[in-house]
Amino acid sequence: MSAKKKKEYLKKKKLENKTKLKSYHEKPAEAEISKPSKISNKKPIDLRTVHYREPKEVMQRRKEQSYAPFAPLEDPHFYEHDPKDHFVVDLPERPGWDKSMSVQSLNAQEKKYFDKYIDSVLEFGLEKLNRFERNLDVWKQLWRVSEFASMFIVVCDVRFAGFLCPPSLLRSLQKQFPSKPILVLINKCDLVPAEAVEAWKSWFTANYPFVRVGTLKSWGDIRTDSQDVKREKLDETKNLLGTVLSQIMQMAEALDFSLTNHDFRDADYNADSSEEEEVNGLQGNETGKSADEFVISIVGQPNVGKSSVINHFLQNHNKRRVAVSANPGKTKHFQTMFLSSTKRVKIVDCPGLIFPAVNLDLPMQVLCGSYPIAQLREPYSTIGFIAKRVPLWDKYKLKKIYQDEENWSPFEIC
Ligand SMILES: Nc1nc2c(ncn2[C@@H]2O[C@H](COP(=O)(O)OP(=O)(O)OP(=O)(O)O)[C@@H](O)[C@H]2O)c(=O)[nH]1
Ligand SMILES: [Mg+2]
Repeated sequence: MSAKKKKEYLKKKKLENKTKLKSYHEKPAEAEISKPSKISNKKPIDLRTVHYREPKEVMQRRKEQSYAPFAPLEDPHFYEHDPKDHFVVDLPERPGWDKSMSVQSLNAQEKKYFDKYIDSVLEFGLEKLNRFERNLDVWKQLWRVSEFASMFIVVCDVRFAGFLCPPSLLRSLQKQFPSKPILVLINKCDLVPAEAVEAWKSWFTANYPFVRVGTLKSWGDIRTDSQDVKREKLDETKNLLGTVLSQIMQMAEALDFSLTNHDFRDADYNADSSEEEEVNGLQGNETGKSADEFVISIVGQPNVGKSSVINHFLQNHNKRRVAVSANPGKTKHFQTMFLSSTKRVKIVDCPGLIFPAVNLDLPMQVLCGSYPIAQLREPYSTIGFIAKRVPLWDKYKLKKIYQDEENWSPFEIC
């Protein structure tokens, strides 16, 4: 084949692939249907998460592999990659705009930019990419929330803290908003031993010298706990939150914004004064922040406990709480709330986004809690990943099916 013909052939193939890939991607995930929270005259925005739906053959291949016995890993903590190996894709940045632009031209510009961005990400190859967020309107939520932030709290789950606090997110926040401080808040610390929390704290400090690190236990659902246990748990959270609040105050102080405890909570605060912004506000050009307000934007991957953390900030205000769920993708619209009647500190709950990553295996995506379990079409690879590290057969007293083979296969375990 001549060089010219080869070039034409490759161009044609690339175009065909792109069309094929898009058709996989553009199917919204079934379980993640949301409705805009307020009735409005404006056209509702569809905030369903859109991401890659794996072709059947790929899933089938993994199912077949589940019959193969595996040898348990010598070091159960072994994972061959550093989070930085996976999060090599930069995040989409809101293209420049000015107040003279109409909403239509702003939207058209953002769409054009985002389509180009997605095409560039797809060049990594679909089979290498994770199930990252592809709905521009969800990214716009993050853009908006970032613009009006005074500082960021990036919440992550302690169990995979390095992966659930994506380096690409930290990189992007630091690059785009260098004057806005970042607090990495390691949440769900009730689920691991204290040494693991300390180890992650040191890891963040060594790897990201530009962030501060805090820890919290939001506990999940404590409704069925006895009063004593509940009180004990909430006291522990209150202590940890006290440290987080003083970290926030120090960060605000460095920005010449002096805050006191009253700005975070006071006894007669009436939660009805809290405010919820509509997603349609995203199309506006306003910053949505007054000069006397300190805005803490809570961002991160889905299911890491962002809304739960906010509920602890709001704990004195029983009337107003944000929705929490064990399924990722609960928060769909960003919401803003004042933390006390002084109305000087506003907290913003941003929907969780799955940030693009390469070579992050399906089990890691599932175990990071960002993949809705209900949509998982084969459990074997994830069970195999765990069983290589934890002898599930001992734990659940399983009986082996194939006696002639010493090692277990994921299929046998399931
Ligand atoms: N054990 C434990 N569970 C927690 C903790 N924080 C949150 N959870 C649980 O984790 C799940 C997710 O919490 P959410 O607060 O909804 O997480 P989110 O980050 O707001 O999730 P999205 O809205 O999907 O982005 C819920 O089942 C919570 O009960 C924690 O500190 N410890
Ligand atoms: Mg939430």
